[in-house]
Amino acid sequence: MTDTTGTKQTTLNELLDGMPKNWGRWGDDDEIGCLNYLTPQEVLRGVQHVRSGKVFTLGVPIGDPGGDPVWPGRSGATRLMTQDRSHYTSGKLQPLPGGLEYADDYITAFLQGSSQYDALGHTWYGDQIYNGYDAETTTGGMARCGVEKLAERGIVGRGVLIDMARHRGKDALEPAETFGVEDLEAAAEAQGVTIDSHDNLCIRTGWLNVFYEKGADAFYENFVEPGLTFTPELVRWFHEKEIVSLSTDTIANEVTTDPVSGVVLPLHAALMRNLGVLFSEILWFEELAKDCVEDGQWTFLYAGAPLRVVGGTGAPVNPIVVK
Ligand code: UVW
Repeated sequence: MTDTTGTKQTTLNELLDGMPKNWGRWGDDDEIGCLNYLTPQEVLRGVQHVRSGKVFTLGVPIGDPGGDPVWPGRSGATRLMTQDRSHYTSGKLQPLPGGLEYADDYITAFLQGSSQYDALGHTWYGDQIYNGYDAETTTGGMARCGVEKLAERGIVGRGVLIDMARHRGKDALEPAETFGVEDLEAAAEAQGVTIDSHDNLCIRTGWLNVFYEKGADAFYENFVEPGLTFTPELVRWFHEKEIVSLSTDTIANEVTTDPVSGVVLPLHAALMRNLGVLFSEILWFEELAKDCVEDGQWTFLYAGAPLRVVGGTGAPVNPIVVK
């Protein structure tokens, strides 16, 4: 494949040749991938990390008047009132018999436009999505691997937070700054924690602080997010560790463009499409990370419940962490 300048462009087929796949591992009709790892025993393993009763929520504001951080080309949610007190004071509406009045509203939102889970069929290459289903099954709505399949089950297990920004002594990683398996392991060791099999892996980069503190112009300027970067070792590590889910405080959970191959978002292909790793994005780890520094506990019970949007490519979520 060549790009518009005639330069040869690596394809995902070439990049991921020989990389592991979990297709068929949980049956030909599987639509939840690595969520299958979360058995009742794994939920109980997560519960063992509840020690103080402290609760943290990881969702960012939705429909914030200051704007919501999104992938370029999407827009943040808009919330509109359909009725409120003014409808009663102006006489447009009458109270219900007995006197009850009520306010109502609705939102228009990209299902990928806030803290969310990606459906396993959200991204693909070639003609197939996760588990080998035809990519045509995405046309007009996700007939296969829609987000409701993850939502019906719920994502509950042991969570572990790796604070990559803190490990590198920064408030936030720089645009295009990358990290890999060795960095994850080094950060975990410095935190005195291990990333174990069947974990829900949460990684703080501090990147969303750029949006909320410096504003949209700084956030979207030459948009290249920091994040995990593709290597065969990284993909094999996810496969061998049987990581259930990857959650980060970036829009796309990985460096936007792989600096080596020039491929955009290769981990969406290698991890989500090929292995069935769940992706949850645009999460808020600031308070949780501060607390982990204070009490030295980087593991917790993690519970993610995306909305049951039928045929959705993703769905908003406000994950709950209990320590
Ligand atoms: C794209 O779909 C491009 O990215 P994300 O998974 O971050 O929504």
